Amino acid sequence: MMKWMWGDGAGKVNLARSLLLGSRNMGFSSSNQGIVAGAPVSRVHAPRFQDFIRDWFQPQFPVVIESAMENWKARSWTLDTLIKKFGQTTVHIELSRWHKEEKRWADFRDLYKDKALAPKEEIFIPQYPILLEDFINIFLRDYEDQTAPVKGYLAQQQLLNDLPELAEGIEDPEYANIGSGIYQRNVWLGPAGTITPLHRDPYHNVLAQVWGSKYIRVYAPTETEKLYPFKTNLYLRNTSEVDVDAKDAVQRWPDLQKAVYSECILNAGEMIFIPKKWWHYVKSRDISLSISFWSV
Ligand SMILES: O=C(O)CCC(=O)C(=O)O
Repeated sequence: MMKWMWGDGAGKVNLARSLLLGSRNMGFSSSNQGIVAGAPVSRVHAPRFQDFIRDWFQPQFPVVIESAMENWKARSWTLDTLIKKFGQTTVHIELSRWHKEEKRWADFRDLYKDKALAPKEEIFIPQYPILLEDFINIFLRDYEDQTAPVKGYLAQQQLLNDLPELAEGIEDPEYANIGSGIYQRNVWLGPAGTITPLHRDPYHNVLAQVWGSKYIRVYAPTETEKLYPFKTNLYLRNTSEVDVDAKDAVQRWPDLQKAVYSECILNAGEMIFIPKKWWHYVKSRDISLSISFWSV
């Protein structure tokens, strides 16, 4: 219990309070059908590394870090800069169609569900090869006027290893120097409305927002049983069955309303620290470029 009392951030205290008191003390909103309103994720202004370690890493608590990406050249790049520098590079994107039955965009969960979908590849393709220039023109520029037939998301791609010029635009955050250090850097580039379903990773994550903004919701590992992790399929054990956006989420997953969460809008120029094994759900609000730094 002491864990939740550590530090002095307002969001941390709010979340701690709600975890300790339970959901009955939280306000219920009619607009989200009874899902517990989230406390804001705490925010700090470019803390000293040792303060970050003491206040956030050691207690394993998420935090949004502001003003720590001031020197990233990529922040002033545009879609045209990416096309000019890397347009002829083949990248791999996730392609998803609207899932008619479940009234949501298809995602990686559809590939592994026990129930066979016919044919699975048609609604979600995890690694579709395309030139970066084509991806940008078709799925980012045209997507806004809904001319793209499917949604495309360049998700979790380790492009920095192959594109040194891209690596020049970013800087490894000091805050990712945790555990045994950075294990993997991932690029995430997509239109408004990309969704990474609720899941958790065996890595600490510093997710840095270069352009655009994302809605992020996090749940502590203590909430796991209320989040309906897939039980049977090995590939989905770190993933929740819950569709956070579903209008009938409370009816389908009743324990969800007892799970306490914290949420934020991650704006351009901000990074969020998500400790290992914390559940997270991410939805982009604009054309968005993010880099995540995973440490073990
Ligand atoms: O930005 C996203 O869409 C997801 C990021 C994420 O889940 C991660 O970095 O582990």
